[in-house]
Amino acid sequence: MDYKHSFILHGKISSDNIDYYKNFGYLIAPDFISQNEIDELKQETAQIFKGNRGKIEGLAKVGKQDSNTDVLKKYVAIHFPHKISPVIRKYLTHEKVADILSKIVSPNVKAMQSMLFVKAPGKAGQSWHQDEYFIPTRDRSLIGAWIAIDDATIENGCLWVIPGSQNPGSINKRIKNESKEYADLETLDVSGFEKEDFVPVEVRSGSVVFFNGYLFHSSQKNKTKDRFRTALVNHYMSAESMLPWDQDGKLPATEDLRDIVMVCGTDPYAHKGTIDVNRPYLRQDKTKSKLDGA
Ligand SMILES: O=C(O)CCC(=O)C(=O)O
Repeated sequence: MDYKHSFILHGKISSDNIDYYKNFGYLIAPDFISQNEIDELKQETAQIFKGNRGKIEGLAKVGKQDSNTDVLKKYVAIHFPHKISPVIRKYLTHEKVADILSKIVSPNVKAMQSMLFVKAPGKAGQSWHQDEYFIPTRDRSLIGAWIAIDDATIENGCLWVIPGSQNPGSINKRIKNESKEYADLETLDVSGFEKEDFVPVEVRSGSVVFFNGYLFHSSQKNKTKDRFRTALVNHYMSAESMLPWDQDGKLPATEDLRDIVMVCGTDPYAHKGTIDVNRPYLRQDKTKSKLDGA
């Protein structure tokens, strides 16, 4: 597996990186987040899942003797941790991440979602999908910044991508998921691709993977016995685009969900103000009937 990724070196994006992003839909920035910052994120992750940053529906009771590992091994992920954690919110607007986004998305960027994955040993991954199916922008500007808190390898369930799959700019057909690798009922139909089109993105702790909202991506089951695969994934888009996002009907239909955080530049819709409606929730294993980890 020696696919030629494009690396953002020393935190500085090059014109080659920008061309690669346009053609293939993702970039890797190694050693982007310092190990001190990673330690801070690890500690905060444990606090969040212990319930020490606020109530989250479905969190299990923590016993006095429970170690962080005892607590975290029950879970896959929490959505919107930035709503209860000032530390996570700080990383949502991380200056170095914002600098890269300003070069590949727009000078004006807003965030609308964070997801904190711990993906404990044995937990299933996310089936093939395109993020814009779930979070529609009006200008196809959606982008994920995937911060590796632990090393991510094929074994513990790193991201997989199909480079260039974002190019048609359309949302592909979805079919029933039959694979035990994934905790989802549906998956993109990837039958038209060859085996070598599926590329693992193995990265070290502190790396950031930037990926386009139309890029086909997935992650497999964590097959290790004792290694978590912790990652903070934040989603961004151009501030010029309105955000018609109702979260699969969870929120009332809207032409522009204003539950956003500005990350750089100016907000053309500042006159509308912002709202605070999204609440943190645990990610479900949709192949099971109850909350995974609860
Ligand atoms: O980290 C993962 O396992 C999946 C992340 C993902 O699919 C996403 O951020 O859209």
